[in-house]
Amino acid sequence: MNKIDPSEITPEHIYISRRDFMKSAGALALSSLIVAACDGEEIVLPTNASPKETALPTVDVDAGASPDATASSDEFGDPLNTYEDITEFNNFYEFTTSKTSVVDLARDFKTSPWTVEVGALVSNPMTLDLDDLRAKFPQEDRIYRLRCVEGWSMVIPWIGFPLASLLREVEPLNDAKYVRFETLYDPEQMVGQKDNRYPWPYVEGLRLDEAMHSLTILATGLYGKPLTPQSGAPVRLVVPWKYGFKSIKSIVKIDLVSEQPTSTWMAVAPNEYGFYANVNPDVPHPRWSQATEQRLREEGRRPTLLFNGYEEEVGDLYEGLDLSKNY
Ligand SMILES: Nc1nc2c(c(=O)[nH]1)N[C@H]1C(S)=C(S)[C@@H](COP(=O)(O)O)O[C@H]1N2
Ligand SMILES: [Mo]
Repeated sequence: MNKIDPSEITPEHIYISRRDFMKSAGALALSSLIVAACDGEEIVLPTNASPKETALPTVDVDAGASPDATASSDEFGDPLNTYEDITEFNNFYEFTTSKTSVVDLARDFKTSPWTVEVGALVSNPMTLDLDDLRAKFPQEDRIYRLRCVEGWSMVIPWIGFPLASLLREVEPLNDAKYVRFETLYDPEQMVGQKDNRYPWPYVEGLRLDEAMHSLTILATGLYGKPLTPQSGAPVRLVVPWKYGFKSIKSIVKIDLVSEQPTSTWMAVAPNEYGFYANVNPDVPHPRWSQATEQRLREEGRRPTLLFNGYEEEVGDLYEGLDLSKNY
């Protein structure tokens, strides 16, 4: 396949074909759809024009670091998105760039056995399987907003544990300043990895203090169930104050490093995606505004919140950093 100009990739692909449009309409039994225009391309999001009584699955929630969250809403009182919406509308380019097709293409993805290797600049490197991760680190419920850089958002009840607990176990060395994460590379299973327009495996990174922040979790489940492949099984990162692409899925490797890692999206389109990727209404994407967002199943758009509404918790991390430059 030919390399294509990054400007043609339209990352993140804000594009759903008419076929997917129909498919998502069927699969999600939508009562209506919203079509937003972004640089001439269509974003089609599930919404409810006249919301039906949708029984939300119950989940036993200890709200963890989200102070006033309850079992059915986030701390602002906004309802959880349904299990179906969360697991049938996904970004996972290892399978496909079509959000509504990930669920089908990822169905047979093998997530067991699975190991996560944690190492590089640490005194105590380890290789952990999922049983180890679940046994070593008490699993907590966290209701977080997920805001994709493309301009849509959801409220998701995760199960997981603070990344900080794992990082403390491996004992970072003094010169460890960043954490680098890597997704599995297995093009036989992840057919999207045969698309060589993207540099695989998917890589993400955090500054060590961001990685140690109590809001940063490794998620192993949602809605009280283990993660399914489309959501990043068996274990994925969740960093709720950053754009969704930072929350890397299906992690096999976590390295403590001294230099700022180059993430996949920085490599693909450095003019469009930075390392920090903090949610910020005042810093537009070069191709669209970030001032508002579309919450799935909601009518109209709502204002984007600085740090996705977690400013009080994470604002201190960025004192002295020019947020308009370090997007
Ligand atoms: N490995 C990997 N992780 C990924 C992605 C991806 O394509 N590959 N997409 C990211 C993007 S763009 C978003 S918005 C979120 C979406 O998570 P969700 O599908 O669980 O809503 O996952 C992120 N993590
Ligand atoms: Mo995204």
